[in-house]
Amino acid sequence: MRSLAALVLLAALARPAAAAPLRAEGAWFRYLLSSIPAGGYVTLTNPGPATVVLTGVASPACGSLMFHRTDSQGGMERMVAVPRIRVPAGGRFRFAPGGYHLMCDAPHMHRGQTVPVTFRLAHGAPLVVRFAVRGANASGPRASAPAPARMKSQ
Ligand SMILES: [Cu+2]
Repeated sequence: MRSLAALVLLAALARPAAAAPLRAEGAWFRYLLSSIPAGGYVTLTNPGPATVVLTGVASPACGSLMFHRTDSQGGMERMVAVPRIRVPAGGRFRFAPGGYHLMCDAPHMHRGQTVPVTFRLAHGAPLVVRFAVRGANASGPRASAPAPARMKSQ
């Protein structure tokens, strides 16, 4: 029994729980109808010393989920699929309306729910973030209440 306990302890020491490489804030989907793609928005902060590369994204609440960017050229808006997202060391990446977003085709979700989104990373374990589902005229994850004032100044 003692050797088993020692083995378990050794295993725990050999693989310390890695801190999440990114912090996610303000994650939400703008959901209209199941027949219309839902846009996903979130701010990812990278407190670490190395760039974190996102290589893909998936959710059980979406038929398919992709990184997209909205481009406007000559007054025309179009969306472009983006294969990878880089979150710089000590910096942040914002998915926000009118810019980069998560494109959820064939959404199955409803307002007031939260749904999980899994980001695949080039290195390390996937990151799971819960997204709030909001309606057509929402502008953020907490449109009906002010954000709590507990963010540190940067
Ligand atoms: Cu899109």
